[in-house]
Amino acid sequence: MKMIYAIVPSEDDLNVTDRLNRAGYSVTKLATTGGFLRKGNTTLLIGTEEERVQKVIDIIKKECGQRDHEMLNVPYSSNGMPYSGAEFAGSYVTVDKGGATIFVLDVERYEKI
Ligand code: 2BA
Repeated sequence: MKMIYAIVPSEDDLNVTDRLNRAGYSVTKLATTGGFLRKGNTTLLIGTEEERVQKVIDIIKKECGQRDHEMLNVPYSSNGMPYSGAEFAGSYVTVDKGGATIFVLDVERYEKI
């Protein structure tokens, strides 16, 4: 048994979840926030058998599209404090747009009671 954590752009989460559900996967969605840009994203938790992991990754890849790069001005927060450390706030950085970040972990025990 594996647990997949997939951090996906919020705009893709409905399509990804829908496709996963149709393919027979159970999904838990968490509303999360990226630590660097402080923008909302969605973290999906998907518990499944090892042999079904690749299918999950294929679906996410298809629905989240190509990872791309963009230049972004890292904002200051409303209280004027830098969002991501003085070295980034107010300056342009190249960040990734689209795609997803996926972690696959071993599950020691799985029970529904
Ligand atoms: P954020 O932390 O808001 O990061 C958004 C994008 O900013 C990242 O895209 C990356 O291109 C850039 N970035 C992040 N940290 C950076 C840094 N210290 N210096 C320069 N650029 C930086 P992605 O890599 O596609 O990540 C998208 C979101 O996935 C992240 O949002 C975070 O919520 C999550 N994530 C990515 N890698 C992670 C990891 N190793 N552990 C936990 N969460 C991760």
